[in-house]
Amino acid sequence: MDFNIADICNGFKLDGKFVSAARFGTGHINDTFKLETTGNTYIMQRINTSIFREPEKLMDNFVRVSRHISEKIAAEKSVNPASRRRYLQVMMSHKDEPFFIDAYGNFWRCYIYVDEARTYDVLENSNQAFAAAKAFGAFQNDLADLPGRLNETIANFHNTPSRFADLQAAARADKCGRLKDVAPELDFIMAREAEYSLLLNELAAGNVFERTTHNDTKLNNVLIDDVTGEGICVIDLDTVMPGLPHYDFGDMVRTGTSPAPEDELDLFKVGMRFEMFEALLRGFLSTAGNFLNPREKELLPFSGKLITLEIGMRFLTDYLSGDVYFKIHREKHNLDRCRTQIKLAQSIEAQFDAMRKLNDSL
Ligand code: ADP
Ligand code: GN1
Ligand code: MG
Repeated sequence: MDFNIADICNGFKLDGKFVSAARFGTGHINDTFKLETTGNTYIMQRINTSIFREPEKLMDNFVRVSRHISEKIAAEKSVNPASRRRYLQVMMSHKDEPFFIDAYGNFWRCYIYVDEARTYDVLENSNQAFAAAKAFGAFQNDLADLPGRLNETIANFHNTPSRFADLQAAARADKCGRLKDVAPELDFIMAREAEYSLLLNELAAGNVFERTTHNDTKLNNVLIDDVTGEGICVIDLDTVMPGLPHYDFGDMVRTGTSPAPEDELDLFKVGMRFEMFEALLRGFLSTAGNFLNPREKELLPFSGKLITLEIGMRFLTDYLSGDVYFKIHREKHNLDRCRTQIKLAQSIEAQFDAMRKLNDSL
């Protein structure tokens, strides 16, 4: 490893002296460490700068968003000591910057570890689904009056037609000779091309509106309180930027409804659990329902299918391109991930009428 966490610690104004650090979490992009000092527990992260090309701008977003939410919390009538666990408290470097660049050019950030809470790669019950969706909806609601426009950390992040074009280009190039393994997956994704521009068309027509959204609402990006079961803190703020509320709700359906992990090999285990969809929908509407217009609300079930297919095409693109984007831990890992997304999309299609009916009734 071309870095030493103990040295990185010295770059930040932290409480106490370095004790230990260990890799943490299951994220696909950054390197995350849980760090103990004699004074506190922190999360230390090395930002993947081949993906986030302008990390200073990213950290500017991060600080603006955390500050805005902390100000909202401070304005609440009954602020209790636990409120400091509801947003990420960014640590400053000795240069008074919210990041530190080490001797090897690695870009680091650090924030306080939120204790007595954890993330779930697979949700255990519908109460957790409700709590997580409520927290992500509240996050959008809190950011509705954020002054100015955030920096776009990755252009076209949820532009599904552009993601589809990337997949087609990767298939044409077939850089690693893997195209021969993926005909059924590619056919499935190609067959649904007409649906990929639906949300952007609605945006262009003025039926749905851009807001500040999280854009990576994988369910393991919200901390669930161990005691209360509430979604206590929204994390992983790298992609918070202008977007549609549907991107966030869609990714919750993608990651919160299946009883199996994103890279499950036994596809019989993958599928959309209707009760989890219902809990996500009710949880999201409990906090986001008041700012969505009727057409925006109507499109929520569709967003679950769209984002599942969009991430599926990104996994397939990465498989065809030689696994250059998402971290992989085994051969064909990205293809396995793509297959679960397709299975989940099939399951969503099979239950789509019931999803729509439920949404219309709320
Ligand atoms: P990645 O971009 O790699 O997904 P995340 O910011 O999501 O990185 O962090 C990875 C994991 O670390 C999270 O899923 C969560 O389990 C844990 N984590 C991150 N920040 C905190 C925090 N402030 N307190 C407690 N756990 C955290
Ligand atoms: C990545 O960083 P992480 O693991 O929370 C990715 C998301 C994908 C997700 C798929 C910046 O999220 O867009 O939906 O993997 N983040 C980025 O699991 O590309
Ligand atoms: Mg994450």
